[in-house]
Amino acid sequence: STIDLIGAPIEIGTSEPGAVMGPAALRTAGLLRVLRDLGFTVRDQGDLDPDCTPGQRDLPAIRSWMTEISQAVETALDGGSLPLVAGGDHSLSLGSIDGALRHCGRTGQAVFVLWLDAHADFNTLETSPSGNVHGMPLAALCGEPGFDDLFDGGERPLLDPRRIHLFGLRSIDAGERAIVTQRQVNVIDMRTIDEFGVVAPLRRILDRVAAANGYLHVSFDVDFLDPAIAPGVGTTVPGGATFREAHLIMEMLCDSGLVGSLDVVELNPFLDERGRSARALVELVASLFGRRIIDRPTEPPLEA
Ligand code: DIR
Ligand code: MN
Ligand code: MN
Ligand code: MN
Repeated sequence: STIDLIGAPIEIGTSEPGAVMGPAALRTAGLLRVLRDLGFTVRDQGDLDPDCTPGQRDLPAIRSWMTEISQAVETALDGGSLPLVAGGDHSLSLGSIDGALRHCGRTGQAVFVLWLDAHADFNTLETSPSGNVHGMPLAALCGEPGFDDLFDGGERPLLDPRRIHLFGLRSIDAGERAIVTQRQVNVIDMRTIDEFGVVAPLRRILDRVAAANGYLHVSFDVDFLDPAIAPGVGTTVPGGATFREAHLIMEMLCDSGLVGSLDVVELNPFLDERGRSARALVELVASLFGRRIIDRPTEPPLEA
């Protein structure tokens, strides 16, 4: 099968410069090679380059990015391949999820989102303390007010907040906390992971998507991981997922066969330590796409 790698070096959604180097660092860390070694046909679609004025950081600038990302993702899905969007800051998910929603509008599948992130990214322009759009994509996708300048005014499919699963949450702003609760967004926070591990909560999510015959979009923010293993991100939060937890999540996602599209976002190579974060991400992506230690026997081994 085919994977379309879509580079989205956007950083206007964050105040920390460097995410623009993310796609290059992921390629340098061997992203294409590991996927090809696993037997995939990988088409590197290069980096998107929408024309907006240099330095422009407003919603219309983000709109030109998200329009291009959305179209690239939808085109990949229409052609039967799996889009892997390499960022770039998390505002790129406006585009990738919009593309998935448009595609699924035609196939009739319900879109579920697994949001692996220390943050909820559910701020509105009113609740955001930072003003950074990378903290807002889910609110905009779900149709919260104030985001009209992000969209061209035409009909657009909305994401159902009750089909979002935040996973790994450990930092939330007061205003977005109220909205997340009110909109019934599903939350597996770090406390839940500490109590129950990642397996039981994730299995429930995957069972839910499978039972609905749904489509699963996975959005992987580097800050989901603990800063000790992934320092290369602008908004580190202590107490993140270990490499082993993240690795197991990737293996379970692979086994589920449910993943329709993937974002890898917020990698900031300028803040990274000798490529550690980029390399960890490539390892994790490889596991999501089927790298395993050994193929498990379908039957218990027989006694000799
Ligand atoms: C913060 C940070 N909640 C904001 N968000 C981040 O600016 O809205 N999301 N870093 O991943
Ligand atoms: Mn994020
Ligand atoms: Mn389509
Ligand atoms: Mn985050």
